[in-house]
Amino acid sequence: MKKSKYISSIASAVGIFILLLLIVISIYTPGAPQNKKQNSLNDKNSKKAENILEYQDPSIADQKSSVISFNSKGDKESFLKSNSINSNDLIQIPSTNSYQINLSQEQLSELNDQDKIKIYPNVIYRATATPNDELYSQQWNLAKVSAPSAWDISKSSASIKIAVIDTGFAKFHQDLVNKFDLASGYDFANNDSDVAAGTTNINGAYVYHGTSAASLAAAETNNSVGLASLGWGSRIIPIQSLSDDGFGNTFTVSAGIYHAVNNGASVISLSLGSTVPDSFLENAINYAISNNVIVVAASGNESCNCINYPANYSSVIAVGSSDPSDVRSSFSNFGNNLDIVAPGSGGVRAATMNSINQTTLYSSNFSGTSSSTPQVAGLAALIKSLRPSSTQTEVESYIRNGADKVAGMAGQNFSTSYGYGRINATASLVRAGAYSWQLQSQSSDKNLNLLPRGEKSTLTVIAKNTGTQTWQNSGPNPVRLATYAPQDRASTFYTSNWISQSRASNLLESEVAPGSNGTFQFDIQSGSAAGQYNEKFNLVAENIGWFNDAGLNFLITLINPSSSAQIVSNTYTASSTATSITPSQIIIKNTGNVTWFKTGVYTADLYINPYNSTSPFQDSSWFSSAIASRMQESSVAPNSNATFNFSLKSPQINGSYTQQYRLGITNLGWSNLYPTQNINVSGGTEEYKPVYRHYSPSRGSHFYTTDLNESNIIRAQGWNFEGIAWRVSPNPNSKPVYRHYSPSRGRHFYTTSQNESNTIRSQGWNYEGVAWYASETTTSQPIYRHYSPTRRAHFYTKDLNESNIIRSQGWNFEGIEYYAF
Ligand SMILES: [Ca+2]
Ligand SMILES: [Ca+2]
Ligand SMILES: [Ca+2]
Repeated sequence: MKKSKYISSIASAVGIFILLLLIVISIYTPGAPQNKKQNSLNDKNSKKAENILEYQDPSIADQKSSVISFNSKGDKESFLKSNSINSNDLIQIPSTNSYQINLSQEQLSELNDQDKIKIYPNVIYRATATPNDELYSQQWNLAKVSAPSAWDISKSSASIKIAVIDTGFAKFHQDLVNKFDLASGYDFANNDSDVAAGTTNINGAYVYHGTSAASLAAAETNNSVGLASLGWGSRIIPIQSLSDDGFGNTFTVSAGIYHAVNNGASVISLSLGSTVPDSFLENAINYAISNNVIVVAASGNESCNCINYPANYSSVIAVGSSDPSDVRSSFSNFGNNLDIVAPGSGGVRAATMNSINQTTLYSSNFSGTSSSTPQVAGLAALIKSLRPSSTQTEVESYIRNGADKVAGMAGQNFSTSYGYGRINATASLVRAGAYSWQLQSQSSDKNLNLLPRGEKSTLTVIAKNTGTQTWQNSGPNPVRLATYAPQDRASTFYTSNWISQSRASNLLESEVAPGSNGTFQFDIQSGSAAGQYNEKFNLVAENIGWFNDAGLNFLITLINPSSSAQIVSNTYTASSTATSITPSQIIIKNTGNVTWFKTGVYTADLYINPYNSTSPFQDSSWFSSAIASRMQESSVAPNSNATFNFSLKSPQINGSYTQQYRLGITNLGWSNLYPTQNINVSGGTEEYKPVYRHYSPSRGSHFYTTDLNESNIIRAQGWNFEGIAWRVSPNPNSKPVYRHYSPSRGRHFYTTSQNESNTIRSQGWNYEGVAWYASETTTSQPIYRHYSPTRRAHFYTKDLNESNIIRSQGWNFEGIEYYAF
């Protein structure tokens, strides 16, 4: 009961599956009724009996022949002898102990010496059929799978051979004639060495099939004729295992596989299948895989969850079909063992042939998983050309992992309709190791755990080329260090020596061969908030793809910058002669956390304090009137010393001077220290006298004197002391300043004009004598004079800002009265 049900399910499945069918035939011979009973349905101990029962449908397996394997060569001779079988009735799979024999499994199982043999059903294989209702189009399928950039990585070569096991071939087709390795081919369908299609039925339904499949794997590319093919430079071993009508069996297909492996194939493409498992064929496939030959097979075209064999063996790369929109072709079989889909409907162009034209004919629509499969074989050949030693498992994973996840997968990594997605040749080649790397070292010139905000640091990465491609630093596919996780992230550490915000560095070397090291170097700088940052990078081959993630990241802790500093030494001549030039040196230790520079981000300069004041010791060697000195060193790291060398030119006027400096750091501010120099100047002229300034709110007028006693007296009388207005020459000279007082106005008036003095004296002003002497040189400090008609008072100041303010308040500006200090 149980087995009958199984048989009927197979039968109905065969009815549904249009493309591939395997037929196991068991014909019971009249001569052996007693043994037949022995190997009955119910005999659960007989594996052979089960095989016979499973495949007794003549549409699944040949009922008149079997495949037989002898345990050893000697076993063959004794087995044939004891059963009176002529060795001419056996066809050998070359170099093996396996044969096709024209006896049913049932008949074989009744012969003597069963321990010397294994018996297999001769399952029937059929070419994958082609739906004929598709539209014509160009070779969209190649662009779809990113073939052009894959060819930038590898075009394969004649040493990589794809065995196309199929119907016969148009041996002299213009786009295949140079690709066929005819000497390595064989025709197991007709058991001869000529693989030409149509020798038994030129009008056979699948007479074209092998030609089309071969062209999709490796039609001659870049020959100005016909098609391009994914496999580009790979050669083809043409193996005919199916008839012109598209049928073969366990023996013909398995023989083809053994032959392919033994004749140097790197890849086997099987656009064929059946609906049932087949342990003999499975052994042949395992033989291929164990010899490092990649096996690719069609999932079948029955629109069901019923992947054909051998594709349904998980070790095989099982290929389904997709359309130009990356949607599963309606016919394409699906299921848990589907690995991948590739273009197979919607107008895939292929070479073809018919009874009239076997050299220049092309099909506008070779459709079905038969079409998808040789394209994946072509991709496997490209991978093999990069990595000749890669195994079936590795090639399958490169193809799976490089696949594009299409919309129909709804965000999943795998689906039964699409497997791991639609092939992407470029991404698979990258994963196959065209571009791969290992991090050798990473370094920075600063401590990245304590990097002040705004501080620049130079990072260096040494990368080993562990791939098969030579890295270039120019051309269409330069290798660069780029932001990663997420890819192409705009980095906040970007600086102007990057290529862009996501491309930190070009390769420094012009090229780096496999096995050698390449160098990347770039600056980082960020004004982002203090805190920890993890900047991840990876290598990218532009217009090709990303490398493996080698785990390159820089952990950066940004801290707030500090301008802290300490005086180490302050050397100068404390007692100098007027107008002499003496050396001075101030050494300051950088106790902050940023590097000071002579020029650039953090430029450290020794300024005069207060900022923008002028120094009487300014020398022509100074950097500017505000900056006494720039540091000697080009850069001073934290905990190092900065040296400021400069000269002091003592002033003409004697006195005790206090020179004060302050360290200013561009982009950071003032340091927290004030180097001070107390210098006693002698041998020159006397020191300038201060002019004290006072204001009486009740009078609304100012009073100026150089006499400290007088100043003290009027302060006691209610005048506000406003400080030192300016300084004047200590000695009499040719520029006296005349002082006058008007008792009626209660105001003082000062002028250097003798005429003006005489005029106001005649108007009732009292002359009070020479107040002081002005400077005789106009390069000293101008004294501005103003008059308020409403107050009827004069006001003098050396401060231009103050002058401008009172002018705007209604005072008339009367010009520069004289010069002082
Ligand atoms: Ca032939
Ligand atoms: Ca071509
Ligand atoms: Ca698989």
